[in-house]
Amino acid sequence: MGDHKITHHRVCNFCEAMCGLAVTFDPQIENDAKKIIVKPDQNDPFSKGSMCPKASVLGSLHFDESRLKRPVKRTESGWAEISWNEAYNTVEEKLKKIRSQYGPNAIASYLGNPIVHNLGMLLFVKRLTDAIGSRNVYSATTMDQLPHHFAAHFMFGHEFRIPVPDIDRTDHMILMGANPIASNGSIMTSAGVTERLRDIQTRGGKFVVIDPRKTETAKIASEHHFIKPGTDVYFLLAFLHIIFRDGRVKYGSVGAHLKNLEKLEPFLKAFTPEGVASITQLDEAEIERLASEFLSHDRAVIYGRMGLSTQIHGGLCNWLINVINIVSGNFDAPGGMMFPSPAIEMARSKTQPDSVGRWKSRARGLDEFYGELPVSGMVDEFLTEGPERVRAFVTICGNPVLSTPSGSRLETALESIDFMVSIDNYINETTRHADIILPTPAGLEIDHYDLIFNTISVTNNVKFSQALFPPGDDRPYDWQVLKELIRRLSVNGVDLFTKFATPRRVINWGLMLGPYGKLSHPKRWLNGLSLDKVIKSEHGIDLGPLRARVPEGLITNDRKINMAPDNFLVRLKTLHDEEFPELVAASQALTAERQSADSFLLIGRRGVNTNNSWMHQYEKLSRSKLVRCTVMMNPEDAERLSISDGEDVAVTSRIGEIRLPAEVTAVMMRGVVCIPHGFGHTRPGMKIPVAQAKPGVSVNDITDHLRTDPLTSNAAFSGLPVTIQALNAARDDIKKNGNQ
Ligand SMILES: Nc1nc2c(c(=O)[nH]1)N[C@H]1C(S)=C(S)[C@@H](COP(=O)(O)OP(=O)(O)OC[C@H]3O[C@@H](n4cnc5c(=O)[nH]c(N)nc54)[C@H](O)[C@@H]3O)O[C@H]1N2
Ligand SMILES: Nc1nc2c(c(=O)[nH]1)N[C@H]1C(S)=C(S)[C@@H](COP(=O)(O)OP(=O)(O)OC[C@H]3O[C@@H](n4cnc5c(=O)[nH]c(N)nc54)[C@H](O)[C@@H]3O)O[C@H]1N2
Ligand code: SF4
Ligand SMILES: [Mo]
Repeated sequence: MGDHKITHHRVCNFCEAMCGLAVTFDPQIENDAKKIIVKPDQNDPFSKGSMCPKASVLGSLHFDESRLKRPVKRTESGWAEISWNEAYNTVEEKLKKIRSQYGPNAIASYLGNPIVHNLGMLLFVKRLTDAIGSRNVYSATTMDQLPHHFAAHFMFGHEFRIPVPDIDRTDHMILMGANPIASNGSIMTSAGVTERLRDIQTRGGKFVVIDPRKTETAKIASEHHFIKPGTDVYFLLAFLHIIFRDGRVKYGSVGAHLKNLEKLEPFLKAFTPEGVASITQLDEAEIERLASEFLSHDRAVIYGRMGLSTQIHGGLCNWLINVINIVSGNFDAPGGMMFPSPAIEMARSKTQPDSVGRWKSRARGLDEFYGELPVSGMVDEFLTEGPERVRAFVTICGNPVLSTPSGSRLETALESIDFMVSIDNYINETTRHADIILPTPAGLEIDHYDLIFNTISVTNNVKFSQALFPPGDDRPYDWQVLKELIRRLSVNGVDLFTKFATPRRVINWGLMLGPYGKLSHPKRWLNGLSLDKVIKSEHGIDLGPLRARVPEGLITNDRKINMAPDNFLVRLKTLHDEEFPELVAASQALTAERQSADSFLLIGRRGVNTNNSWMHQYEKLSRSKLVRCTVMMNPEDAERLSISDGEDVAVTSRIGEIRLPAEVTAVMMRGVVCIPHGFGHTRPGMKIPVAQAKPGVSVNDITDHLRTDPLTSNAAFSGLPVTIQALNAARDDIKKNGNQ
């Protein structure tokens, strides 16, 4: 039987890591996920045989009976399959009606995370929101990495000119607010990141984790330090204070291309290690040592991720991380922070100063960024009365009821809107409110090229994955669905791109005209890249380590790095003049007993067996106990509140209350509790058979849409004040009454 087996090579598109896969299947056996065996591709030059458990469910996803294959509409008696034509007609008619009655802004769109992992979606989604014509466009960006884009735009000239740590060549790495062993690396595409981190130690170097939880990454790190959530900005400012105080500033090769550093320097004096120690709960001597060890290496890098960007100081933190790498001589140099050189550039055009803040959200006055409004303000556009109140909702690859702050409020709002359409493969907690769901092929059915993740990869690579199974009759690709909607909804007719572009054409021309392309230089005509050439290299092509790109890669008008953009300085001034002195005064007045018995700061977590709000139904992943929906808390805190491990507790914020089991563990910093997001699969009407172990509760039922970073308006999930209460009394009552 083995004779029939075929091995197909592709890249995994579930997360940012870009692992190469070898998918073996027997074409003679139909409809059996077990016959699809997914293994790591040992010959992929980037991932070199690494893979996590998630990729192993590609077969289950392919044959998943709960995955939608045809459009469905909600009827009084449940979901009914309808033809594509009927689905398109209804969507066109309803959206046009609302648009003509209330204006385009009455239609809101939410673009979910899987879009960036899906070539067809990514190429046309912006054109769809343009065709709808509404300012109410939201995405996962503004509750994730907006501060990275923000710093990149203002310092280097484009939201996609984001530097990444040259992890393979560094001797000393500080990781803040990132847990790559579980997340597999973010804004640092680095398949096999565990080995890459361990290699730093093998080379005789160190990697240091600063995180309020002793994470999976912290456990294998050379050192781990707890930090109070939301206070990293003070640590970073003290770090810079030390560099300037000790005359340790060195720029390396980027020195001639900097401007405005002198505007930042005067602010640094105030942030002494002594002054920030009690605020951050880091030891003063340790701050000094961390900085001086970092500065003693020729190749060092400081990197911050989710925990630093989804907090109240997200924008400042991302800016200061760049500044530290630059003034310590660790920028645009091997082993430091570097710009990748992808085969297809996402950051191309000259800086457009007008692509930020061109309009504000109606209800909250939050600034637009590259055509999108901050998702923290989305629910207010549904709930605040006015002629442009949102009356129709479009979701694409998203589950904002579970993913966005105050998700339960959004859920309530969805019950009273006029029309909702979702492009999604599942009836999830959000799409169950839709009138129409349009499913698209996924997983092994689609071609893939990582336009985004090659732009933030720790080495340069190129790979094109072809679809393995044709989706079958009457199942249009994502890009065909988007094109059809654009055609029907566009006010001014479709542009040439929409008319003629296909994913393969775009990638072919992108590769040929790109820096390694056969059309980019006469000498490359024979061996330069084209789609054909890349497809022939089924394991992918290594384009070499990161290379220096300053000033060539800068997209600022003057080709300089702006070390102190005005909006960042204004925010820093408030911190310097008001917030820091207040915190210093408060921390001097208080002792270690200051924490009132039941008040905590909430942070989040990811586990290697979860992927945001979806994939929880796959048995292979749900069997694993790696992430359970529990609230983690420190043993001393638990003892103080008489809470024992496994016992249900109530976690309450300004927004609401959730109840879930406590997990008492010394990995938590005192005063901090931790709950994963993406759970809460207990809403009624769901079609996905979520495994028993996985329903959990949604932490976003208690996160706060009004809590944002004042600089970028990114959601500030991290450091949310909550109270914790034991429920043992209530539970005893239930037991007595025989209800459990
Ligand atoms: N409290 C808290 N909230 C968070 C976070 C946190 O750390 N804490 N993290 C935030 C972050 S970083 C992110 S990115 C968001 C993610 O949240 P969302 O943007 O809502 O995205 P997902 O939950 O990943 O996926 C949503 C849906 O996409 C659909 N889907 C997946 N692949 C495909 C496909 O190929 N085609 C189609 N048509 N549909 C598909 C699935 O049905 C899935 O239900 O959550 C955010 N929310
Ligand atoms: N297995 C798995 N992998 C994933 C995902 C998934 O859901 N599951 N999601 C993907 C997505 S969409 C993203 S955006 C990436 C995110 O990838 P990462 O950035 O690695 O995100 P997390 O794993 O959430 O790690 C964030 C860390 O920040 C810490 N933290 C929280 N608050 C603070 C703070 O104030 N200061 C400091 N210093 N640390 C803090 C948390 O304890 C946590 O360890 O992961 C991607 N990969
Ligand atoms: S780490 Fe896992 S989910 Fe991410 S790309 Fe690799 S195999 Fe896929
Ligand atoms: Mo994300």
